[in-house]
Amino acid sequence: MSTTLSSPYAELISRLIPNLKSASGPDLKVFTPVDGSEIASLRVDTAKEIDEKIARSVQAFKEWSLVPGPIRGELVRRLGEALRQKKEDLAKLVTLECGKILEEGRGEVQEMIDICDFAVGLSRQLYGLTIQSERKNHVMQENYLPLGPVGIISAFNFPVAVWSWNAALAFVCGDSTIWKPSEKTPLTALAVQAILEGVLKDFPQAPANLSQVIIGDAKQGSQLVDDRRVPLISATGSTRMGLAIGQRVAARFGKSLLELGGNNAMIITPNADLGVAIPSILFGAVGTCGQRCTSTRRVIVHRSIIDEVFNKLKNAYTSIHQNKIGSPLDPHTLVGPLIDGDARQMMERALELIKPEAKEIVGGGRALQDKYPNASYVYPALVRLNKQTEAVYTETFAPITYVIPYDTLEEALEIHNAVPQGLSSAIMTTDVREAEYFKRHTDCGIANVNIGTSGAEIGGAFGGEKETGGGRESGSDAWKAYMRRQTSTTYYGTERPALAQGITFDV
Ligand code: UN1
Repeated sequence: MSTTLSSPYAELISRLIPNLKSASGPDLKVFTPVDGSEIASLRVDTAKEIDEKIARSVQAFKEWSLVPGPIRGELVRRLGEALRQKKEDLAKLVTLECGKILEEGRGEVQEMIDICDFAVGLSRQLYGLTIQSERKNHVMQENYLPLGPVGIISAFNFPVAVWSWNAALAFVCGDSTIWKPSEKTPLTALAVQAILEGVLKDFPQAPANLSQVIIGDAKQGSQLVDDRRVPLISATGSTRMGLAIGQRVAARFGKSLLELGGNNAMIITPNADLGVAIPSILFGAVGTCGQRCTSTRRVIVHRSIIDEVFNKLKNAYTSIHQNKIGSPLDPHTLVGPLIDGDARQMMERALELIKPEAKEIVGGGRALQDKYPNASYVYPALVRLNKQTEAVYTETFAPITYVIPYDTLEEALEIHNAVPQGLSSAIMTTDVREAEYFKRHTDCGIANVNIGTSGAEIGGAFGGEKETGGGRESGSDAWKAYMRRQTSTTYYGTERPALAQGITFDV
């Protein structure tokens, strides 16, 4: 506790988490990647507490599912308002806990506000269907009904936005939620829970325990994953984690919504407008210090322009290395730290592995070591390859971007689709034929034209194919995952009822 109180960030933390004391304990130390110092120490939930939280969530669901959709929407509207009021503080805590620059911290909270607005409108929709029946005086309907407690497992890199994609939809759909945030970013979860509790205090229509948080790591997460009372587990994180979760949830016939790793590429054709392409590559590659699931990991460039593109990128990287790496709280910084030393070692290992195959490597290695000996600042790396090799197939959650040549667009798409992940993809071209060919052939859930791979808006369905897990979150009809679908046939005639498929069954 003493470290918490003496930390220069203690005031912000206690303003956002007024009940921090009751969550404190010796089990889980929280460090800020800004300087590596300890900013809090928390108690981890026991198995019994998790069991009780799930029981309470079942009860909350029973009550909440009976509240009319638009009233559920009103709660989410008020949550959006509260987030607007706390935006600056919460953004700062996001920056402090996960290390993304303040501007991106603000963007993350804005993403929460946006999904709240989206969900409010949705709360008056949640449409089913009326379907033509083959029988006289029959009507068929498809209804969407609340599902149950939703387990949300989130990652460190979007510590609050991904919760809001799930929770805002779950709430309007009539579900309760239990959130197991990353063990690296539990404070932002407690802060969001406190903001929501402030809203719930003046919202008597909502039951107690509509939203609960479990503090812990994979062990505590597993208990949630294995519990049959939780019909949906929505998990964001690594492919390895998602594979384990998907199998365990399937083993109890639960539903899972998985948003896992990406290995996102941008194709740059000879018809690209480089004034559009270069800034898009840079934001995707070095933004968030390469720690988005949508980060640009590969740039597949037509051989005729690869020297020009590589040199432009190299110049930009050099100036970033010189001027733009630093504390994410400093408004001048564009590249903050990696989350921790493990992430830095993984980056180093990936660069070691690719070295024998690389034509040229720009950057890599540790930055600002003297100033921040306990933090993990790095120089974003640009790796030029003669061709894509298997070393590239693994997602390294760090700012490494491989630049790979291609000769024909067909080949570019083959290179593009060769990796096991399938989240986000982009093409830079002013040629409509190339753009349409790309959209038809990329195997990713997201396919952008003249837009980078990262930074999606909440209005679209977010997620990807293959090892990315197949789930879709946030906009479009992603809400359907949070409800159960019911097909209902009603007969309103007076004659002996007819059977479907023309079957006669006269007794
Ligand atoms: C993530 O990295 O897990 O599209 C989510 C984006 C953000 C969300 C990223 N809106 O980059």
